[in-house]
Amino acid sequence: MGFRDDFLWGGAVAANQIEGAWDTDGKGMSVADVAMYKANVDVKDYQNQVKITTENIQKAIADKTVADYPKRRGIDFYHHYKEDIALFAEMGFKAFRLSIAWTRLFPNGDEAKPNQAGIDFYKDVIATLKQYQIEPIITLSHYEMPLNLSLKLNGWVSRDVIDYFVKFSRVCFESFSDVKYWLTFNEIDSVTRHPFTSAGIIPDQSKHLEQDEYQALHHQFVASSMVTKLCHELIPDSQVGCMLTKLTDYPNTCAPEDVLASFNKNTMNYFCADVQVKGVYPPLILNFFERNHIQITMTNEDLAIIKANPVDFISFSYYMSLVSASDETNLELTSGNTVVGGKNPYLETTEWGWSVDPVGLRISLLELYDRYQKPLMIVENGMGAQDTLNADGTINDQYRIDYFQAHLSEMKKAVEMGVDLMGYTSWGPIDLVSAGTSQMSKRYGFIYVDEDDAGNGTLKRYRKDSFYWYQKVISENGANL
Ligand code: BGP
Repeated sequence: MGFRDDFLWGGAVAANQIEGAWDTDGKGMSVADVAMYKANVDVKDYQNQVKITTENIQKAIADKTVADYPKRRGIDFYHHYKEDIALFAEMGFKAFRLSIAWTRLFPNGDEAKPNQAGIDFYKDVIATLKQYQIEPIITLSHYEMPLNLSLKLNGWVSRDVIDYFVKFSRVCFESFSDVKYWLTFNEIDSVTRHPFTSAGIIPDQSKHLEQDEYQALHHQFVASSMVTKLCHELIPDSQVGCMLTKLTDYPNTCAPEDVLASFNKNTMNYFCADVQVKGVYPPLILNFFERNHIQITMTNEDLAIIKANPVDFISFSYYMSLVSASDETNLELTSGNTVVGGKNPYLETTEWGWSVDPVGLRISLLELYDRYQKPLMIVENGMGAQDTLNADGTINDQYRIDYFQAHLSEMKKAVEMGVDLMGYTSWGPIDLVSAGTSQMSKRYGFIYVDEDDAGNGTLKRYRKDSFYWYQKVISENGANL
């Protein structure tokens, strides 16, 4: 048993990490446009970004340059998309996951009518993909909510944002009605890890930050269910997925206390999937709220909407696994995908300290499928690494091929064990600006982009060795992995 005949091989990106053109054709500012990162600092740790405060945001708004705000320039996909999509087609992509920048359609999030130029841009991107028979998979929200809603309402803490988001989503469904696959919130569980980029929460505007984070998350759950319903109504054969960060956690030892610590981590990690797939808040989480004096406003109507509109499939990002112990002082810590956790002595790490765990991907697939019995889609996976562009225009990235080979063969074993997997989109098939560090030098792509951390470079695209490797994998539908 191998991959489905219609397996969706491809790559995934987010608007704010590739498009650039941050103030072009009526686009408004999003939370990503004020991600305050100093381009020339050697940042390998997410925690090192400039602090999110109302004052720092105001400074960033006043600063109209792009120099210190790499997400404002991305890789200029806004003007290169035809060329980039042609390269994806050359690799044989069946699918391309992209997000819609809310601020291209509603610059401030609360306008009465959408900005037609924004709609036209995405219409043409989608038409170009379709021209090559590449199926678009659209994320409605990927760390790019309108800054105005963040400043005015403290983002998703306010219930009003639900209506603005549903309105934006309706315009997407009506304008891009030939798109079949939709994801609601990217890594929805990340609201509690980076509340500003995920939910527009400005910490100094919150009296009880932890409570506000869970309130915002609740509002996103309600919005996600509402737009799942709307999508099914407006695009009858559509399929809507949730999107989770799969943070697989192992106990540091077989001491029951360590097993318990790891169980607790995984329970928190599954919480967001439970709500969106089973349609109910898990009792252990409700108890956690109570014990921690977290009071969430949840109406009966909210719970009914969540219950009635579960997602059709589960999508997730997978980069790494972590380790937990009852006494964390015994653990060597390592950075990860916006988390810090215990380092696993059995695993190698990337240059950015992320543990490389291909078997963990198989474990994640088996766990998720066993628990929910819904189709799965891996919508992010990959390795950030520094690459060297040789004088002859080649890039020898055998380390990236090794990473993918190891992960994809574990993915294949999971499929052979019966997991219903719809597709695989690697993260950043073309180099892009890192979400966590805003660096260009943390490269994920099969396609190299000539641009450095300070934004210098020709923006010319080059095929890496991994480009040809992935092309072959796709052409064989993964038969020889
Ligand atoms: C995920 C995000 C992506 C992405 C990826 C890699 O959490 O959904 O947007 O960028 O992580 O992280 P980074 O860019 O920090 O290396």
